[in-house]
Amino acid sequence: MSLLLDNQFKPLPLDKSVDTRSFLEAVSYLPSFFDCLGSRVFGVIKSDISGNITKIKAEYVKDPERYVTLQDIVEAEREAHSGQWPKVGATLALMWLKRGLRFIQILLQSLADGERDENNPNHIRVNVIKAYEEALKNYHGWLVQKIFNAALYAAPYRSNFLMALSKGEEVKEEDCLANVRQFLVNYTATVDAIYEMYTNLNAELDYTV
Ligand code: CIS
Repeated sequence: MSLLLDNQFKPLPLDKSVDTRSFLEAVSYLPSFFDCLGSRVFGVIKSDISGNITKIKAEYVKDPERYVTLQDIVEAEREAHSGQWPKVGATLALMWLKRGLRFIQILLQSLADGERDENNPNHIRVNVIKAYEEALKNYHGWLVQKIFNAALYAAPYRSNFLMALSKGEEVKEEDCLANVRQFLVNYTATVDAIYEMYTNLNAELDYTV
């Protein structure tokens, strides 16, 4: 069985709007995955991502009929908090969540594409570094970049990581990577659509933490 295929994202409609309820349902499985990765460093990431999801959900449940799509929430907050927006509420939470989701997308895509360090074929550091540089590094100041460098040593071995994605079962690497590729189809489309929405609404911020 594959953890990823159990928790697939829904396909997007033609207008690429992201259904809030389905999105929250799909990402709700993510935090528990960090427990399988075997290092306390992932606890920090888990709590950051869980906080983002909780904030978006808190806004959604206020009025599910109004907030059918993620864009409905972001636009409503733009109206309600014109002074602080977009550094506010679910808009800010989704801005950071999408960066974590992009990190995961690039990491999984890099593994699926067979990118690896030929001298250390069972390490995933090259894949993690690629994902970090493309998705997160620009938003991290010196200190958080140092934390990332330390976290890199807690990265699981490739074989253990693929086994965790297969819910702890021994699965042939090629079968696992085929599942990753299938998962990435709707996942990547969803993450891309959220990025596009932030660009179109001029909601992206580039401050560092
Ligand atoms: C595999 C090895 C990975 C090593 C990875 C190391 C990654 C980076 C280490 C940096 C630690 C960063 C810790 C937190 C930093 C936060 O300060 C920063 C900013 O936070 C935001 C809040 O989120 O700050 C805002 C204020 O400025 C707000 O407070 C905001 O919160 S709000 O608005 O909600 O109140 N946050 C970040 O930089 C985001 C960090 C995200 C890191 C993501 C890393 C993901 C690592 C994943 C590895 C495992 C891959 C799993 C693959 C597949 C899982 C599939 C599971 C199945 C379920 C599918 C569903 C998707």
